[in-house]
Amino acid sequence: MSYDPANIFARILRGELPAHVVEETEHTLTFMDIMPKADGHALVIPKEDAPNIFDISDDALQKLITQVKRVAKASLQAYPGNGVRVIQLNGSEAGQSVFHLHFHIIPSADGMNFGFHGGASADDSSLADHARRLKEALATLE
Ligand code: DGP
Repeated sequence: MSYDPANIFARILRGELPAHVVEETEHTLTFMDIMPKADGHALVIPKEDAPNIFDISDDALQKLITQVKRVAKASLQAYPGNGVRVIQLNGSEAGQSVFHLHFHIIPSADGMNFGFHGGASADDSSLADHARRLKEALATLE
């Protein structure tokens, strides 16, 4: 699949659009999902241009999944009493709506409805608060 450099996450990576950034590494960016399915819903994306899991280089994917594991671990710590869903969609047929590869990290409690997107934008102060909570948990990890 071809990569559209005008997609929203590419624009966030270039600093053209704001985001509640939780952590930036050499190869990845983690920020809050603007339409959270649950409090603390974060996205982890690679800096490499890839629309989906099939088109990213193995090297970039390995770095990405290592960061996904790190953020999932922070999520468990920041949202005690929850498990964590790690979800990644490929293709509009699968429900993907932004065509820059991303992993969803979603704190999830028993009985949570598995319908996917949150549907409504969260307010800015709530997103900032949850970004801070995850950052604090990340700071405790090695
Ligand atoms: P997917 O269906 O897997 O492609 O999910 C895309 C997610 O991206 C969806 O949960 C909502 C989120 N999203 C869409 N636009 C923006 C945006 O401008 N900023 C942020 N932070 N998230 C966005």
